[in-house]
Amino acid sequence: RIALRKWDAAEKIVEEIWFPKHASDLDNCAHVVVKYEPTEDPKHPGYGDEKYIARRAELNRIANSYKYGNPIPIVEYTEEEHDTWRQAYAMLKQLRPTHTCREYQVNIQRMEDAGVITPNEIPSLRDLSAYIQKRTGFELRPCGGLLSARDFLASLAFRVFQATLYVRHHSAPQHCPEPDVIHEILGHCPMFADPEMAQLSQEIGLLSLGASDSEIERLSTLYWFIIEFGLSKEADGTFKAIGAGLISAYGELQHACSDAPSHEPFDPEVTALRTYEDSEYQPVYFVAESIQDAMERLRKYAKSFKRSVVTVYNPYARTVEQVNRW
Ligand code: TIH
Ligand code: FE2
Repeated sequence: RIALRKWDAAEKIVEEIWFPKHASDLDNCAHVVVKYEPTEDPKHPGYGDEKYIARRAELNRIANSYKYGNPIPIVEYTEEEHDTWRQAYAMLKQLRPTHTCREYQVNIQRMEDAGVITPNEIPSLRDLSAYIQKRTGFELRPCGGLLSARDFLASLAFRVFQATLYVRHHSAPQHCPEPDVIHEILGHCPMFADPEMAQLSQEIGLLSLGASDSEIERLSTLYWFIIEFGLSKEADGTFKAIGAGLISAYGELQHACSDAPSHEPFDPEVTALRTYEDSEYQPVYFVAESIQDAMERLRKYAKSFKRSVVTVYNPYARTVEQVNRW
């Protein structure tokens, strides 16, 4: 009933923008964008591998048939897929103490102790989702590939994280040019079990609801540089990864924390306007004082957004409500 408005360059209202009002509306927020697919991109490790391409399509079909309220499907992964997991897990485990932030280390250890993350086979997203839900209320929902920024960010407003099911190509356990289930599990899941990371992610999501295209662009850039590729600086001056896209990629994790790339402080005014690389290492990494500090900076920055409403989450009804319309 209460509509959000889309503004043109002259700030004239031109169109209403639909956005989800209840967690079940996320069934309409699963639009896949085709970018770094093995069917399209010769640099993709699975390029030309027909069997791999067919397997991904199969898993994406399962994900795309998911509806709100369904149990998360239990996927029977193949021996080769489990082997890719084993390799990625073992490589990343070596870097955990030296290259990842405290929040990550604490949460992945707890998840291993609880048996929801194991070294030898791909963990169950259903069990992981139940675990994270108990800690922060975040839950997983399967999706069939890389989503549009608007849809992906909208789900975060409801503490829902849309996760892919397919596995990176067996020839490249150390890096995947797009999200895959190893990235979701080893990169994101332990971070969503952290209350501050859960809050930061949800606030980005709430800001995205009904936002203009240029605001979506800026929010997804911020999401990218903090939640996917963010670093924090420890008291001893070393960099540690906060970002899930670093934590799940053996090569880039070492690169990002080394002196090779440039490091700049995370400052939404500056960071939101940068361009980023999808399939290569990032040209620059942004360093936050802490997750809390990143959140405070984001809140300050968001005050400049031209929004006709403020969106607030009601966790009891799982709805988003609008207040302070002007
Ligand atoms: N490059 C990451 C990995 O190898 O795990 C996956 C991605 C995260 C974000 C974009 S691509
Ligand atoms: Fe991701």
